[in-house]
Amino acid sequence: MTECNASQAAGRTAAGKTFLTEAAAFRDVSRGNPKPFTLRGEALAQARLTPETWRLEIVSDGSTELARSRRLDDATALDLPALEALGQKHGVRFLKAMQCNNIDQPLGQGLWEGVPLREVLRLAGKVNNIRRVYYWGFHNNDPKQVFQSSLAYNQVMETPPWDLPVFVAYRLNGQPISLLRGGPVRMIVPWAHGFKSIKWLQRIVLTNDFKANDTYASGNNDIESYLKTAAYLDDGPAPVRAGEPVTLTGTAMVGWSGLKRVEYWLRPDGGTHGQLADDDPAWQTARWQPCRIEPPPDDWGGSLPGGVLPKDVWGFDPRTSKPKEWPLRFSVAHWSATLAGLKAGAYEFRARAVDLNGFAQPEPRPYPKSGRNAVACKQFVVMA
Ligand SMILES: Nc1nc2c(c(=O)[nH]1)N[C@H]1C(S)=C(S)[C@@H](COP(=O)(O)O)O[C@H]1N2
Ligand SMILES: [Mo]
Repeated sequence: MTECNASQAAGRTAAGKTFLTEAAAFRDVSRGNPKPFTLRGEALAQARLTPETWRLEIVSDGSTELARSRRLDDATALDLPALEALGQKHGVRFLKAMQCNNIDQPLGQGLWEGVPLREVLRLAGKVNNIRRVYYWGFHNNDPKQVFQSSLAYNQVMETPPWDLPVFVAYRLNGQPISLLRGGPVRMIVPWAHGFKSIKWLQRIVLTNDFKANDTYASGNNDIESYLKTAAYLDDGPAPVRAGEPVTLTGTAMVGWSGLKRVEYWLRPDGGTHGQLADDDPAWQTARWQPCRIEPPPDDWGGSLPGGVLPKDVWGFDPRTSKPKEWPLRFSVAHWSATLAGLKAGAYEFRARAVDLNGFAQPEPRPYPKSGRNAVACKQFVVMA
């Protein structure tokens, strides 16, 4: 994850990192050949991926009854001004990290702006006999290249008031969503791994089918997995000499179960290249020590990219402009651990997240295809 430059940064951590990632600096996970974001000129307009040509269809697959489908062929499909008009009324701004369930690093974190999907679906009128919502984006008109996802109807329509709903998003970090990041319009599913957040969104199909149709099911992934809480390690540390303090840093994804703390375990290098079997007795006697979690940046008292005021961001207290809880769920927490007075030698450093239930990573879901969260290890040497 590369970071914003100073002018676009909204706050920095002690390690000099920013809380928001520039749109172009997200790690990209996109299928397709050519990838939709490489299209230019007429091809881009043909693909309906410009702000003027973009349309969203909302249709039934025949198994549901839909009062007012929104279609391309009769010019009732939703356009960008209509979506933005809906945003004037129902728009929400929120911070969220993108996290692939197969990559052990957040891909980037943004300030997203969009309309709850339930408000968009209301434009299609009354629907009957519905169980699931299927959706996908542009895929070069080649059925084999479709990248699709789905949600249960109830997950779309109803969220606890303290939680973020599913969004049809059209702004990132105060600007229109770039083509590279899935614009003009992309789905964002706050609690899910990245594969539910379909880029270049163009079609929503309401179905009575109870089965998920997610492309990611083919990779043996748990396609209903909620974002896992997990700590990940940054590069480093820089070489140090005995007695000098050494600081290790990293990120933690704050998943469905929240984040209570990040903790580390330091031990002499075991000579196994940082590998430690799950049943190794050393885990039982490990001494885990707390890491420091970076507090929210002070300059959120000012403004976020695009002049967005913190008080207008979901999860922030309108009176104080500060986050109501910290770290925010579905966002990245930055952590550090400073080790003082180390003797010369080789070390193994591990970090793990503990969620609000008290489960230490990789529990309660050690199965990696449900979201990668193995306890990361870093080896380093302290010189004499
Ligand atoms: N249309 C489309 N949307 C997609 C994908 C894709 O290949 N095509 N990849 C998904 C996956 S697996 C992830 S992890 C995220 C990555 O989002 P990013 O590229 O903005 O970081 O996009 C998701 N949305
Ligand atoms: Mo992914």
